Amino acid sequence: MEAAAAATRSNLIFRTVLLFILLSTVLGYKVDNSGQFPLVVSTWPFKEAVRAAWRAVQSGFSAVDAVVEGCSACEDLRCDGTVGPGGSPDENGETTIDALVMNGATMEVGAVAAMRYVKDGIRAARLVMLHTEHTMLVGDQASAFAISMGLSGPSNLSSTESLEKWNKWKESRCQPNFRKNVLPVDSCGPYQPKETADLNWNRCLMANPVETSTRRSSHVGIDNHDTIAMAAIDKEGHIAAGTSTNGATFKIPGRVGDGPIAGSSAYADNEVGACGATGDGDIMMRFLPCYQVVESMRLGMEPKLAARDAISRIARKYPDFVGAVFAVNKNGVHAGACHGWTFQYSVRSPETEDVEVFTVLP
Ligand code: SD4
Repeated sequence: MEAAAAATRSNLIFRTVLLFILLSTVLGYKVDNSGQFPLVVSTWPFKEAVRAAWRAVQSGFSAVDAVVEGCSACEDLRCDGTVGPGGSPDENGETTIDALVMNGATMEVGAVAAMRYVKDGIRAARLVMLHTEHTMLVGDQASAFAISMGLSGPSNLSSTESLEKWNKWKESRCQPNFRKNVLPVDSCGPYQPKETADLNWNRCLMANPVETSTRRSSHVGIDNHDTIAMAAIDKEGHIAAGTSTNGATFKIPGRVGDGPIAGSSAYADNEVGACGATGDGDIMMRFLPCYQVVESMRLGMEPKLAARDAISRIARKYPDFVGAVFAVNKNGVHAGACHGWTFQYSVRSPETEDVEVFTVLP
């Protein structure tokens, strides 16, 4: 009898293991935790943000919550003046916020774009993800939603610094700006389309992309960068990614950058890994670099190669663009790639005592 029971037990164990292997193969999902989790990766040396995410994930919170805690810390600290309130005034001197969170276990995304009067970008993005069937809310309606769901506001997102910057820009005749093919060329608006015979469609299509990207890149530089893009792998091996930024300085009101676009500023898939991006979002969002990174890793590329490949796809078309990505696979292997500037990204893993900053040369 005992021998029969033992045989049944081992048969059951064997079947369970077989089922697990089969499911792993079919679903392509296998957590291989050899001590690398939890893990937090973020753009730039935003150490406090990474520590906040680490505390969350280390004490058992989910990857999504860790990303929200991390990006939220950066919003509170106004990291480099380009995350949270009080930075990147638009043409009207107003600060608006783009943010995104993505759950790599479910592929759910919540995002807010050009959100006004509410400083908590990433928390608003999580509310969109958790309490709506939508993916993105924009502008005043995003603010109204966030406030109705309990976030504080409406509040003025400008700061003394952002208003000073904006006043100086007005004094220098609103230069540089993001307008093109408009009149007047070298002073403040109102602007009108340049109505000249030489601006027919053919000429437009033949416009020199290098010239365009040179102008744009002047708006994004080492002193004026910084989206926080963050990825976290929690103790269960679940992966999430998110971003928060107040975007580009002197943008045209209504402009939405890459920050709230899934696949552009960030992307996460438990089966593969995650990616975060920073840089000239107007260019980068045309290439969905983070989607590219994750899909390349899915096809077997190492994170380093996947990151480089995504950046080089953009650089081939826009040689003067400024940007960077980090890539992290589901096993915690990470890498970065950049173009037009030196990039730094931060990592906290069980292998280190504190946040480690990696420098990537273009
Ligand atoms: C944007 N990607 O809104 C952001 C800004 C940024 O480094 O990351 N700059 O275009």
